[in-house]
Amino acid sequence: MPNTSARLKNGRRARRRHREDPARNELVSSSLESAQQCLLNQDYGTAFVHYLLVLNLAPMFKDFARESFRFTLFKWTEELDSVGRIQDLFNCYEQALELFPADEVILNSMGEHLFRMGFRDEAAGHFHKALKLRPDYPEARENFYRVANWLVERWHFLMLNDHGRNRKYQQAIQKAVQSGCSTVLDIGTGTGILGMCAKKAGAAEVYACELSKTMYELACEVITANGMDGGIRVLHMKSLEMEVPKDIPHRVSLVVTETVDAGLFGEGIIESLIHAWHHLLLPPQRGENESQDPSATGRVIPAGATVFGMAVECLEIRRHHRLCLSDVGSLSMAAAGELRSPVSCSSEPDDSMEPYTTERLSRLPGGYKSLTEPFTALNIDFNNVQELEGLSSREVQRVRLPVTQGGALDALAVWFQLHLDEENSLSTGPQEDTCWEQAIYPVHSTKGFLLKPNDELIVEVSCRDAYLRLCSVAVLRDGRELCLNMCPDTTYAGNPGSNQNSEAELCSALACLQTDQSRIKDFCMLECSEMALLNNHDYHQSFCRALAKLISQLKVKYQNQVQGSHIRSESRDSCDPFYVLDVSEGFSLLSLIAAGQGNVKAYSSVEKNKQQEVLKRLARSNCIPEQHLEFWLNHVEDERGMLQRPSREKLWSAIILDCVETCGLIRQKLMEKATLARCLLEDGGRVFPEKIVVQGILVESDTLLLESAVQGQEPTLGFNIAPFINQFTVPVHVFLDFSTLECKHLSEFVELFVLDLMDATANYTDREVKVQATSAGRITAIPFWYHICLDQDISITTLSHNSHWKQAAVVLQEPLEVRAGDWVHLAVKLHKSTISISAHTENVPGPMEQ
Ligand code: 44T
Repeated sequence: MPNTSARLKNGRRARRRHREDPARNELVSSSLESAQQCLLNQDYGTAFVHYLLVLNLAPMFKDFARESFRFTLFKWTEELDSVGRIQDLFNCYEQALELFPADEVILNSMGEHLFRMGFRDEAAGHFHKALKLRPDYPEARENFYRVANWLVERWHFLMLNDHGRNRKYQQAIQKAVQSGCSTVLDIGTGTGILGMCAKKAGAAEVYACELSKTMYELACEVITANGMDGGIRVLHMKSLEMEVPKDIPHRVSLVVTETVDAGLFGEGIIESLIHAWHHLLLPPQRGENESQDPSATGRVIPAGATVFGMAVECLEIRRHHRLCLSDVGSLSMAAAGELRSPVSCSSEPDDSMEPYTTERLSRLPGGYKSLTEPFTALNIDFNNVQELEGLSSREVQRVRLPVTQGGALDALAVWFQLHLDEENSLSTGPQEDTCWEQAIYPVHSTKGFLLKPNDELIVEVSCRDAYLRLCSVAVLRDGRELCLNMCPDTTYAGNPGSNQNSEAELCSALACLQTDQSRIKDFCMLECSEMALLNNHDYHQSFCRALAKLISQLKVKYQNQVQGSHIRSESRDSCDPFYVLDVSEGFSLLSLIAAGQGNVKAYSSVEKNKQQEVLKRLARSNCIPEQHLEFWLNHVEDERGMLQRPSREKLWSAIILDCVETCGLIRQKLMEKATLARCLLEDGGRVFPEKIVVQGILVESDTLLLESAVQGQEPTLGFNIAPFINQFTVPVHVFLDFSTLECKHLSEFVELFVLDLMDATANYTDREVKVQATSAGRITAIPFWYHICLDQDISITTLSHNSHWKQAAVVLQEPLEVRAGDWVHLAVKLHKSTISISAHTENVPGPMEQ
């Protein structure tokens, strides 16, 4: 592809010469003509090259040709995408952006490609730029809101709003600097706050590094706005790549960092500090009693940490990590084999597994029960490099924990105390009033284990791959050691309330006969939300009923048709199956449930081999003929894909759409998919669900505000940070647990919007909803969720306690004061699949104003 872009840019003289150059003019006009002709012939690649040539040679055509150029670019890159020429695709975008650097449509579209390729940070940067160029550009807005959470994670707001944490860090830094630590490095500076504390405390030299591009740019902006750009040098790099004197002129006397996650080590603090001690810090203080010049020695804030653990029973954790039901919908799950969530700290090395997940225990729906007292799992001194280095070779430590309350062992919960210095420490414990979550190590044996009060739980603590690992290995009961990793035969206590099924027992007994090796490999992994979905009996039962109803209606219809019209050529053969398509994302049993209706051929969208095997196994064990289940994605390549029409004129009897994402938002492109699905239905066929009702409530919630933006007019520790980071505020909060949200309800539940998937004419894009306030307060947010109506009688709500869905909430730009009885007008808008809501009170004068 020609790269003529850099040549002869601008320059009046040069341009005049162009206009006067007849050969050049000739080339431009013939290329323009060729471009237009190629466009007509749908030869987008050649059209694109011609346009590049024209616009580079004759930039004055840019306005005239912009639309066609964009169109060509999009068409050509679509083609490149479909044949996997990704590098070429991005080259085209880069060339396009050289010509039109401020074109929000091109920026947004490139962002979409980047996003799909997994370059989220870069994608988000493009959406952000597009939105800055045109703040009312809805496509970029929608994309930006969807990715802003990755770009600037929401915990930045929480941490900046956590005044206790800010003050403690500031005090510790101030003390260290004033005691003589004059050169400081802030590792993982985020918004630059700790580096600015050091500078303000009087440090002579301050350096800061940040690996995220967005956060680095933000830190630079913040530091400049606070007049410290001359005093703090910010580097866009990972601390592990830093060298003296290349990146910083000499070793520093203080490293400050808060690169810790809920499990303490997940952000790589051990590795970063080992590297810092070897390459970036002055040597540590030697003996305790020797007083040395602090400017000649190195130290770290935080000085160390203590990690605590505790065993818990928690239904909410359980249903996200283990299959808890023996029957799902109409299917027996006994033959499913082992299903695992991707969270496990077992001894097998497996990159696809995370050792822990994170939750705020105090906010888990249904709460939790402590089964043991908290115990100290680990103590670590960040100022001792030998100790840091020895961590991964430390012997596995076995801890015996007396069980204090009986209950099902669902997980070990972990938190820590961060010792900033001798005086200041932060705790991330579940009882603390902090923004921190706890690390959750779910038990990974397939079934639960009921602990009894006199038991002792044996936990192994180790440190591998720079992660802390906690594993419940055994229970001491009546002098016997019951191994938790072994087959749960006689030791199985079941999930309270679930009835055991002898077939399931037989299956697990059989599984135990296999060798250890095969047992390790022979499991199927499901995402936590897929596991929770599988555990949602009501969801599957509702689909089962709705599908059965539809199939029996269709059967009656065809019987009548056959009786009424005798052998009409296009009429349905009584042994023709009904075709059902399940386009659910991820693992779904719905195709199997459909195939179980008899005379149904179901098409599943399940893509992963292991998951397909589970479905096939379940088909066999539930007496569903295997040929009644197809995996249509397996056939797309060989052109026998989903849209292959079955033999007669008949189309799909039912198409199942997956409408709501786990995070609580409507899936992107849902309405487009529904339109397509409707066209593919046979007469009398249905799209499931037929409609979605969005329901919401007015609330006053400070918690939601704290997670959405830096609050208040006061500067953060005296620094001006809020206006910069608040650019990344998004109006919709996702992954919310409405049932445990600390908030005051200011209205009843109200219907906000209806999306009709069966009847396009019934849809609208704007709606005005009137809601009466039931109490006085400040409306800060409107949480919302969905009633997914499969048909007129059967519906599922995403608010139910056993749902795998979380809720979302619109956070209002400005809180709205209301009195009890006031009418609030909500303007609810749906653009693509994004809901936005604005609220105002009715203009009725209050009693004082009358
Ligand atoms: N999350 C806490 C983690 N970095 C906190 O790019 C608590 C989560 C949390 N930069 C809910 C509540 C909470 N060199 O910007 C990040 C990251 C950067 C580095 C340069 C390195 N070696 C690193 C390592 C990380 O440091 C920043 C902070 S890290 C995590 C902080 C409120 N959910």
